[in-house]
Amino acid sequence: MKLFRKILIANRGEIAIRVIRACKELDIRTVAIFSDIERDALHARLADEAICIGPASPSQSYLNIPAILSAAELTDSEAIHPGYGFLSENSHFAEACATSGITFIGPSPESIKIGGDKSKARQVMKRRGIPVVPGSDGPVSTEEMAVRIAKKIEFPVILKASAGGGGRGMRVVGEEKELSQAFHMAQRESFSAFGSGELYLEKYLPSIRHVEVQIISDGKGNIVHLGERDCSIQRRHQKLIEEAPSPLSTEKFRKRIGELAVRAARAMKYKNVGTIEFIVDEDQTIYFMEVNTRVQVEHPVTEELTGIDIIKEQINIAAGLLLSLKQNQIKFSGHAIECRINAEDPERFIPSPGRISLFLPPGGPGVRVDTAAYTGWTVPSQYDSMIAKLIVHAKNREDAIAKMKTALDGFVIEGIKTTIPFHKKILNHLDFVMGDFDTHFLERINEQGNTGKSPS
Ligand code: MV4
Repeated sequence: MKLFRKILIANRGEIAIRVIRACKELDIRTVAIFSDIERDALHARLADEAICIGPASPSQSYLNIPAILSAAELTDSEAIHPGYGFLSENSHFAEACATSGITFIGPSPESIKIGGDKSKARQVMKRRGIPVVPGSDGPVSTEEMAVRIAKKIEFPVILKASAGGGGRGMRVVGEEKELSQAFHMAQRESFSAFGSGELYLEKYLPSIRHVEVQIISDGKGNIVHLGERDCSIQRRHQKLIEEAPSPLSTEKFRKRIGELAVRAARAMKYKNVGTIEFIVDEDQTIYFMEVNTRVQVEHPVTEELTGIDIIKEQINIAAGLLLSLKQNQIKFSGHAIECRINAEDPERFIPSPGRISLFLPPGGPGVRVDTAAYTGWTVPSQYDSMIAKLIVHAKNREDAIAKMKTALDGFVIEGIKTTIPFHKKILNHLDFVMGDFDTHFLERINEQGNTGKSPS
């Protein structure tokens, strides 16, 4: 059975290539889109067809809904894969695809809206009995309301933007007298970043791990989870290293967090693949945090652990197939780690775009490199600075760390600066090796070196 004849990939870089490969294996033709400055981009070369959709600026190209829909119509594409970032969590885009008779490979516009409204998602889960961190039931509209709730749940608290992401519009409030200013700052920041000043409030948990669960749902009642990923190694709310299983995980823990994720997906009638993010505190208590209604950058660690091709699952479900997998057929083998390699100065984390004079990726068993970079390619300054994902898979965590260190040592990238030296530093840190870390790990190790301060 033919799933789709032709799919347009509304993205660039490594994820566009990842989707093109999945389509080729499924015998589906591919259409790439590219901006003016990306004529030499690998994703445009690897697709069956490629269309220039506008100038370098993302708003005029990879975010340009009319241009992308025109490209889909012109090429007679039946479906659009949005990748991650750009239009992947834009409910208006998903709606516009449907209006044009094109299948959006992702969840429904309604699910995307819930995922994008963090206060709403929290409320939906709370009402379904899924544990959330103590806090407001929905948005906090006034400072007085924030004070009342904060006193009830006790300080410290954290104000978060309903439309938020990336830590913007977020404020930790230690005591009552700080709340007024923090409320107005968070509101203003959130308004300028997202066009909405709506906030919600949670009790602030000082030491947490960020653990997320990959789910797949066919929208016809069949939902499975593919286990958890630990994404606690982040810097200024940007993930740098992800791994699966979580170092703290046991079979019992995975079963518990997996079942919570499946219930969360069911609560929002979720269809397609998605991620349920949780906060796990020091005594292993699990709280729902938010839903990501797209395929994530770090999906390969789960693919390595389970052998399941998550992109193919997305395409199958969008084509209307029933989920063929049962939960008890999903097996987890060994340990996988991903390092996000960015074109950045590893000391100051400022972008380092430019021409790559030499690009020699590592290889060998259990080593995977997802990238769109090559020798002679120029890293553009207009887009995300991530230029490669290095993923290793081994029988246990210790071997995976050894394999990652070897792969990082053997990764040659010349002409630009990359975060490879920083990854090596983390992998050699005793607390990382012991699995003894929380989301503040990088803030702590940076205090010993440079002045990497947290934005809060
Ligand atoms: C939290 C938290 C503590 N308690 N929520 C959410 C988005 C993610 N990027 C960081 N988030 C956090 N949510 C509750 N209830 C701690 C973080 C957090 C953090 C907060 C402020 C400053 C730096 C931080 C670094 C990692 C995690």
